[in-house]
Amino acid sequence: MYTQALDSHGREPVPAEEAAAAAARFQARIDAEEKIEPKDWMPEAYRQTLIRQISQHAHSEIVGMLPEGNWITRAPTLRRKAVLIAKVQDEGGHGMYLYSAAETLGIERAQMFTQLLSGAAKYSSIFNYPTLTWADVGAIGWLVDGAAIMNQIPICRCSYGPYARAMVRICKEESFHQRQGFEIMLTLARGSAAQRAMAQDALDRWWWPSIMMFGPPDADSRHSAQSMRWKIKRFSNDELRQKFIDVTVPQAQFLELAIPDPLLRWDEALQHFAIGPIDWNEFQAVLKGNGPCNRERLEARRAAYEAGAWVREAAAAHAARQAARGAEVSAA
Ligand code: BYC
Repeated sequence: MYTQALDSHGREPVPAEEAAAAAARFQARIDAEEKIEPKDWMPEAYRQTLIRQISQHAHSEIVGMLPEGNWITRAPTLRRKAVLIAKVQDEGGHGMYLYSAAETLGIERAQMFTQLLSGAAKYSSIFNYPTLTWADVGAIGWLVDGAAIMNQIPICRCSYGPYARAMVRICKEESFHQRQGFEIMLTLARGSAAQRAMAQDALDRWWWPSIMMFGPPDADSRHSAQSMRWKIKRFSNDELRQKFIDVTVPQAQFLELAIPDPLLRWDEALQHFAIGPIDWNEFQAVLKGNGPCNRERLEARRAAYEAGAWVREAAAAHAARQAARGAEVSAA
């Protein structure tokens, strides 16, 4: 959708003596809340930061289809199945908008896929956990999509136009996803003792990984300061994590489910919920490829890529035929 006439990608070289002035003008545009568009001049580091974040975001959406896709054939009713198929399709669509937004920065989609499949590019840590029961589909919608919304609403105001605009629709769909997840949890929490136990077990397993989704603590977040100056990020990792906790704990109370944190308490002075320590070793292990499902997820993506080779070949052959026909017509 953004791929027309983007050949220059704002990459015209700026003479060394003008670089500082160009960077200052760029920052002034950001400070004035102007959107940066694909053909505008931008510092190379800004472009690279966006390519990194948007492509990782796209990969997260695509890999994120797998844990829930695991339950499509076993959804408990036709209605649940239809809703889950729609949700998983939405995630695929989000990936596509985001790959398109990243392409406006001058990277090819094939290159992004290669980075994902080789393990060079990250995707969200959360999708390296297994979906063991139907309640996990509820917990993902409620917690994972809930965390995603908290992180993504501010990205609708990101300084880079194509990323910000892609996020508007994504956030609307995520909001529906969050509600469908909460509704599954509510049904289970108000169901039989076995259903209630299943909901509690899913919360026990998904709570801490959801808290980790927001990224490392601010003190260890190497990109945050610059990304906030460039208004790619509007809030720090810890600020968003706290907002999520403050919104989600009362929802768990409404469900009458217990958050798996004995140190969780309301801090009257700060007017926030305080939580116990986060196991950052677990987070780092998942990022290094050693989470419960890292290998399985990449294998599934590689298999899908290989199985889709004939579609890419057919599309390329069709495009070549169209181009040849176009050339014949203009020669005639
Ligand atoms: N998992 O300096 P930091 C969804 C990495 S999908 C893995 O704080 P930054 C959904 C980070 O990349 C939603 N890696 O980084 C789909 C960096 O490594 P590199 C996914 C993580 O970028 C299907 C390093 O740690 N959402 O909603 O300033 C079904 C240092 O971190 C994670 C997005 O992608 C993590 N959790 O901030 C259901 C949102 N956290 O790149 C739902 C867009 C950090 O230097 N992304 N790392 O090697 C962002 O907002 C930011 O990139 C982050 C990290 C807040 C995630």
